[in-house]
Amino acid sequence: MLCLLSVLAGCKHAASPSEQPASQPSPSVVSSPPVQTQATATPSQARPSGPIHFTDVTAEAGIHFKHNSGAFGQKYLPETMGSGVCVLDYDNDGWQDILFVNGMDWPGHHTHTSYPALYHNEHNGTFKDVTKEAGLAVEMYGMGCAVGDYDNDGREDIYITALDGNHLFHNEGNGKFVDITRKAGVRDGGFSTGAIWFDYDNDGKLDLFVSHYIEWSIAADQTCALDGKHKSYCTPELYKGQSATFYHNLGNGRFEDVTKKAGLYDPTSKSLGVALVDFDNDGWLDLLVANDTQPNKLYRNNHNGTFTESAVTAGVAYSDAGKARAGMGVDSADYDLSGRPGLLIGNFANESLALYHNDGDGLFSDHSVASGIASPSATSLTFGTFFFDYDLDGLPDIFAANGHVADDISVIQPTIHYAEPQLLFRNRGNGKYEDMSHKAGQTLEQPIVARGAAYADFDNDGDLDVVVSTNNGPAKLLRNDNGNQNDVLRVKAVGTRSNRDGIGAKVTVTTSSGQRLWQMVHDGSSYLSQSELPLTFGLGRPGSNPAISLQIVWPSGKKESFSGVKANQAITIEEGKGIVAAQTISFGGATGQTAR
Ligand SMILES: [Ca+2]
Ligand SMILES: [Ca+2]
Ligand SMILES: [Ca+2]
Ligand SMILES: [Ca+2]
Repeated sequence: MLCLLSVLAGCKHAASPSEQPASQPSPSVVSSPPVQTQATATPSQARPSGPIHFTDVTAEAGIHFKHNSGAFGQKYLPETMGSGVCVLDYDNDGWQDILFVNGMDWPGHHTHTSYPALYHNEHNGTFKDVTKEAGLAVEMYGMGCAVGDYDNDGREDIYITALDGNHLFHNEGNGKFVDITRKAGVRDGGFSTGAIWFDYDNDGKLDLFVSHYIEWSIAADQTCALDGKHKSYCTPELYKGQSATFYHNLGNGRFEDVTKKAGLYDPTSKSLGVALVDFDNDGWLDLLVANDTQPNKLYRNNHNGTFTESAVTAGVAYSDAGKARAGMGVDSADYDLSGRPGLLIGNFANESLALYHNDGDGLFSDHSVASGIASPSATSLTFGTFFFDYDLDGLPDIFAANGHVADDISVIQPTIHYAEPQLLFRNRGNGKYEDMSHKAGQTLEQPIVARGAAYADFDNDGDLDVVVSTNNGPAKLLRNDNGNQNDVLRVKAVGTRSNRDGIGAKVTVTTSSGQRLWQMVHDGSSYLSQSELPLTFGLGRPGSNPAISLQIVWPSGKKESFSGVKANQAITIEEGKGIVAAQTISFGGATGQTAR
């Protein structure tokens, strides 16, 4: 299997010259000595012990965001779908900040204003609401978000999807954002859902894919009743689908709608989640789009500005029974260290989470049952979901945020509940998962109506924490406690020829035992949400990796290798310049941090 990873790392360069953009130089391998850790004081290296658990620290962190669905009894469909949460470091201080998307009151029923919320990480376990000074106090019926530095100026920009008009906020660099939607030409419209920034043509500029759900308006709202008497939220089957929109970044602050030109126009889709995957390892990014009650889509990048829909042949369009499931959130990772990225899709109640193993040759097989995640997730309606290595053993684990769409579902299905516990699966290796949902902190067992979910190391102590948004309710910040008993390497990629966020860059870590772990820098994923961009590599037992080899393959095709990298650092790799920053990770958490 290790040879496959070599193929992965080298595959980009196996492509014929005609498949590379004309402006690209031939790739080269650069070896740089690792820079010494820059920390000026000795951080706390006392390692925690005890069982790993998640602790609800929302209140002590100062996060008071509450989602407003605008619901007032009419049961308009969009009310039950929002909203997402995105992690970003908007001020480049090395601490991950949080953006919550919000809805608003419906026209004619306006009782209070509600905005998205931007929370600045204060470096001490607390966050500060900076929405107003950031210029983000804009009322909209928001759904999801996508963060990307579309103009490569070194500052993360924010795209928020909403009903009837999305917003692009340019990061001005002084903690302020400016709404440049119309100038950029990315307002879109309709029922936008999951969005994602990625460079489909490898020209170094991030392009923008925006999923759409259904044709819906207040005037066209259908009436459904689960109990035959009272109005309930309808299923999307009663509405026509709506095509995604795809924008090519022209590089002058403007975007061109290339949906049809790229072969992505599809009004039959009812899309929610979208994830990046290079499933055929050719160095060109493909897209997985989860559809609700319609077949999922897997768009294979043809290297010429077009995509070919491949989900049916790949085996991910339908369930094994041939049924289109209700796909919500999505993610991709090499969860079984096969060298190839697998897929994860959150589905409706009684449909289970879907885990697809990448068999190679463009084919996937459903390993939900064999992996052990199908049964524990059977009754869950999963929205946000992702792979993350919460115990730092090098194996991607799974988190799922659940909650039903119908607040009255228990009336007709007593075993199904509106508010549901969250799910945590620990990767045991060999493609098997253990259900840890009842062993990793009471907060995971508390039923909530979850929607968005994302991870980040908010306290810079080396382990991945979680943020969850709920429908018409409060957000939750879940701190990972004791997850950092193993060694870790965190990697931030900064592109120069490639897009500055390094989205699409593949980083392979070779441990002292010869094990190869790889991840791709990616945004989007989960449900209407986005996790942090830096990659976290779990390295297992403390001291087991005195010197790590690391290789990065950039979207530009450039390949760089490093050896002798020390564990327990957060490093920044700049394309063509090597490791430009390194900081020792303090296992004591925020209080042990030193200034950069
Ligand atoms: Ca920050
Ligand atoms: Ca920017
Ligand atoms: Ca591009
Ligand atoms: Ca942490």
